[in-house]
Amino acid sequence: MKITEAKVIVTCPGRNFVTLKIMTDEGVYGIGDGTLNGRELAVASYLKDHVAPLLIGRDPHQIEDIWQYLAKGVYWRRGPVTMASIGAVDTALWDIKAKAAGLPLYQLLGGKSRAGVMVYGHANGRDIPETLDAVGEYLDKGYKAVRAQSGVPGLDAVYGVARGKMFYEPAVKGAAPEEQIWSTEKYLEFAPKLFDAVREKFGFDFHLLHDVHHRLTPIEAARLGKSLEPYRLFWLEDPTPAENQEALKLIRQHTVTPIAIGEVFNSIHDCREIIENQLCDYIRTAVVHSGGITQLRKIAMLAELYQVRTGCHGATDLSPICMGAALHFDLWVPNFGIQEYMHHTEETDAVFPHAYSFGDGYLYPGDTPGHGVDFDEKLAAKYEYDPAYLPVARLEDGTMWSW
Ligand code: EZ4
Ligand code: CO
Repeated sequence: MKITEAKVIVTCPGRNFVTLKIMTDEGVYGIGDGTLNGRELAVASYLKDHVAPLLIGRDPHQIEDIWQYLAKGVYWRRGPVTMASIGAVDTALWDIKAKAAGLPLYQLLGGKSRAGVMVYGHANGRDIPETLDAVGEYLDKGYKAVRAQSGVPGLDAVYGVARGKMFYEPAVKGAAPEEQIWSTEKYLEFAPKLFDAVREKFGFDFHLLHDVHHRLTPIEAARLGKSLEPYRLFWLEDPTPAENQEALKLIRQHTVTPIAIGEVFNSIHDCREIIENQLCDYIRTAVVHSGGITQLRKIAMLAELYQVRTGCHGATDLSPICMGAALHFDLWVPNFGIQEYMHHTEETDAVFPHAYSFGDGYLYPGDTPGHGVDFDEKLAAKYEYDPAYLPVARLEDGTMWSW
């Protein structure tokens, strides 16, 4: 089999997505997600200008060699743009291999290790009563795990809280990022009250998660983890910006609240020391941003040695293709923890028809050969790229902060 064409399509059915479609001389094609929120066109150019021409004529079955060629052969390694591009190629090649074999992708990875993939939903509200209502809605739908985020008194906008009734979408349309004000003091004062209210109302018979989104210093994160211990979180996510990996040691010295980290990581080298030193309990790298299934499974196998489990990033800025591929990975990976799941809009789902389905708190990838997600090119062509950016955060005195 030979690759005959590699097309890069940027489409905006509600939000921007980068899709790679690899065609072969045998008519089998594969699709991969290369979306990098707010940097979509950089990945599209990397793919179109620097990767697609190198794929033509290669055997799509040589997934490992193509991965090594793009990731190790290249002098400028790693980084989110490079790795999201490689992620798109790798996902499309796994899709081709599985379709050619007539098997769902999880079979090629080693088969099912579980019946379904436990997912967590995003419950958010502008205040505690609204967030409690949202948690209740997820539990009613059968979710076994819920992430709770709430607006903080005195702050206009907070990470994780939607405006209006829309599903949470962090990117805001416009030519420049929106600026938001952050106060650690207000947040730390408020957060334990939220989780006290959630456990008080709904009890302990479901998993409860929370995302700090890189806002705290190490000692503040330690204080938060300790103050949330009575509410027994499944995980506390991204308590500090992960560039400083030593910070996690300090957090560990003070709290047994489990830590999840890694949605912005793009290489096994970003994960290695954290895993080897057992500084996290869940590793969050996603198929797209970690260079595809080929590297993600290496990360997972390293993690398995240390009883660190997976908890793949699954926000709506990762396309349904990434979600489909992730679900095959999750169904197989022995040290699976949980999968993040936010519904895409109907507009998005129409462009990416998919075999995966939800039932009683679990997602199932389906048994369609490949990763089970397709791409409607004609429909996609109707939605032109529309610039949108993640917000930025400043402290109340104007100091730039981590968003
Ligand atoms: O802000 O995916 O856990 N989920 C998250 C996401 C991220 C976005 C960034 O593009 O932190 O909502
Ligand atoms: Co997160």
